[in-house]
Amino acid sequence: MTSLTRRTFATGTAALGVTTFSIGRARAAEFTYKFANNLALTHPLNKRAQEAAGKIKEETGGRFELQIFPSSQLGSDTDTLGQIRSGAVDFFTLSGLILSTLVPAAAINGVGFAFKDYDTVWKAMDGKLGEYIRGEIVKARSIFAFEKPWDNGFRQTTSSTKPITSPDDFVNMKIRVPPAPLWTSMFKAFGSAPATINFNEVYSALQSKVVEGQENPLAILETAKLYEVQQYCSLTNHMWDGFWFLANKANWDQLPKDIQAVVTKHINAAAVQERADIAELTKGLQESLTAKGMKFNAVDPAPFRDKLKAAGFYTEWKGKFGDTAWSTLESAVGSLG
Ligand code: X2X
Repeated sequence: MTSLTRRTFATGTAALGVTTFSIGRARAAEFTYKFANNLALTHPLNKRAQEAAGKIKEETGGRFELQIFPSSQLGSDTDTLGQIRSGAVDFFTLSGLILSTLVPAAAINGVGFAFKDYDTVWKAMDGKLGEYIRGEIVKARSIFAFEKPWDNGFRQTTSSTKPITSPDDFVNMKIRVPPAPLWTSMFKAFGSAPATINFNEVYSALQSKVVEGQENPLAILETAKLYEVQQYCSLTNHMWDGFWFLANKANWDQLPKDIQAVVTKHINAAAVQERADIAELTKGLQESLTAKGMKFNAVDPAPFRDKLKAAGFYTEWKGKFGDTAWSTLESAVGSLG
């Protein structure tokens, strides 16, 4: 009787000890996965990712935690592409054009002036073109992409020296481009002097005038504060660019199916919401960036497209992407000549 009481008492104490311990530390998730990206916390991509992380944690009863590393905290895009392949990071949002250093087909949405508007973009990227690109990504074996691409935006050209009004203004311009062959090729076709620089070094490269300009959507000018180091913004709309939400396949395969389903659902839903956020944010940005000192000008895209054509840009890239990819693109956007 006495010994039974003592045993009961001992068990009770141990259980209490465990309870106190878990309250004090907050329960550690069973799975903590890292998501790296190159954008500021204020960018809609990070806002929606954070929201999704909260919903995932809740719906998995705290079993899964998505840890977000914004602003290239884990390294440049080039570094992080290595890390997502090896599994050192679990998730990574990356432009298809940069991903093309591993999966050549992933650059195809970046062909100059291919998309005339967002309806065309989402129809293609949520349809056959996106499906084709994801199929190519899977062939790289170490990674895969979630179904819904996130929006970066239509890219505009900024400069600290002059507005871009005609293709001639691009000639000899020292312009930063992201690390991707299509970008370098396109700006060489314009006659510019493109310099490859990862995004985490763009602000300082512009500030120190290593380059005079760069090109990015308005949401990036705002959230990365590029307006502080650039004066002119020319609405060239020369390319639509988005982010694939990539996962390391081996790490993903270690998750139970029910957790995979919850993560997939909330990440894809967040992508669709982020697209709407970018559309909403972009509406007011020309005005607010003007108030911050930027000078905007509209641009007629026709002579820019003609210049790319004359330089053989479309012929060259049609050859590189191959007939299947090119005809998938053209059936979404029309003939690129
Ligand atoms: O590097 C860029 O310019 C950015 C932020 O737009 C991309 O991620 C491609």
